Amino acid sequence: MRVEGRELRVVIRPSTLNYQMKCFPYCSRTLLLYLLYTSLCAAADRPQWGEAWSRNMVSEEKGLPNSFDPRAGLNVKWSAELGTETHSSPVIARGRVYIGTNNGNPRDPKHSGDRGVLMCFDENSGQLLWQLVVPKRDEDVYFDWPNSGISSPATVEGDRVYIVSNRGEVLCLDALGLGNGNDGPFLSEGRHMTPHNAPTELVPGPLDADIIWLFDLTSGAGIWSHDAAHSSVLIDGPLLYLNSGTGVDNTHKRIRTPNAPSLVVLDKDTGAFVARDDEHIAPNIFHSTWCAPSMGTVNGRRLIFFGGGNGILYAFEALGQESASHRGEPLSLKKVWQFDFDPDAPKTNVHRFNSNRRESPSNFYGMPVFVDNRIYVAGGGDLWWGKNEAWLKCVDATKTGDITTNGLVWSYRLEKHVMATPAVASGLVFIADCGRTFHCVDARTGAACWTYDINGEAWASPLVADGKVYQGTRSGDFYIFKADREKRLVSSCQLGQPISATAAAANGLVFVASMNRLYALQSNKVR
Ligand SMILES: [Ca+2]
Repeated sequence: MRVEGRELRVVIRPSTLNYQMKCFPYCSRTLLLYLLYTSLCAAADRPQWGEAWSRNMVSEEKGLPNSFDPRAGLNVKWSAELGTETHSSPVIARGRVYIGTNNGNPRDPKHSGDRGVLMCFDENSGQLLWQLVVPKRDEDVYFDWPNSGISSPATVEGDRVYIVSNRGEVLCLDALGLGNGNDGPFLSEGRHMTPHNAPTELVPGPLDADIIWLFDLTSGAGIWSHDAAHSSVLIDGPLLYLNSGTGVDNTHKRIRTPNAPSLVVLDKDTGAFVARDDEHIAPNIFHSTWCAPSMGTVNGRRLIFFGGGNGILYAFEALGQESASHRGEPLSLKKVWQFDFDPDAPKTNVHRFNSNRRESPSNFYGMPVFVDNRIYVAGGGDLWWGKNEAWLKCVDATKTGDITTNGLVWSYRLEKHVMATPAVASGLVFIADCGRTFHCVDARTGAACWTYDINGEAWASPLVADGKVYQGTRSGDFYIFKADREKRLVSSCQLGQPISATAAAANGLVFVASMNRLYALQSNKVR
């Protein structure tokens, strides 16, 4: 069942309710239903990155740990070895935990060397159930950066897992892997997992992923992959929306595919290419397209929100469900508004500002968060090649047309660069930047409530759950703050490895990943 967009894995049967009525004869049925509902709300899956589909980095989970210590085993239910670089974030659905990583600690001897890997763990025990192992693109390291692994977070619906691989492929996988047989139509798992220069084709086994269908964004949509795909699929009925990952070539000063789409829409059942943006974004992409889309309803109209690699935030009308059967030339998404995130930045011949730390275009890494008809989004100069300037901005999503001047509600200055998606809760916005500062901002006014100096850049987004904010950093320090207008650090610990992953809460647990290890955290757990 689904409650407020969250898929629950508990199935309520009438007999359950009758049993409870027998046990508690003096309670009203209404009260029991309320208790059942509230207990279910506190035990939901987290089947995609952020809330569906506001992308807000919040969770309704309760009873989550105030602290943890991996060395002492405090509040650690289990931990599992990952590869050596993990830039994906954990996703939890139907008793399974999915996270992208690399093959730095091979789990299967037949897969050795650098690969992109999506691991699927048992939520209760941390046992590895299966893994998707994808060879690297080796024509040019800039298509698929060494050791960066599968960086995209997965999206799960029912028994289907959607992921964008290190090769820029959108893959639909069977949540049960190959252990229960090979579901088609895709049956070439052996060929897919074998590097092109290998002497013999690998034979898939029960620890390997079962691919249902595959859509190659390079050959199918004409993109130019850059560094590492970081896409998070948004599911709307029969349609999948995702950022294409198109970017610059290995010179960082040239766009080879000026007509490439930035936002693509696929048929969920087949992977057919249904629609795309028609905004001619590609020529002005300063680096790549890393902002995944969000969704919300504004004045009765369903909108898709998306930050282009050109530093412009867009709202498109969501397609009707009948569009999923469209074949042939992809449909064009209809734009409702656009907001230039950095109107004073250069707009032409943008790649001449490559490596300029004072002046450059802006771009986005995190997602636009939709709350109460407003968009909260962070962006600014590129971490590797752009200026040292970044902001958190609040935009009025109810306007139409070019809303650059009349859509800005407030702007809040961040330090250096920002990679994160904000978390908006109880009138507060939380985010950390690459200037080693964690921020709490008033959601209505954009005024600072408090800041905290963290050790290291934040690539991870914050997670607000159970009155706390969970925040990892590239220095390996993990912080838990009170999600409050007053500054209070609840606890911190050191994981010994950089953290890129956003924490996720599901079913009473918090999942935290460092570069090489995934932790399932539970309150009052002592080793
Ligand atoms: Ca298959």
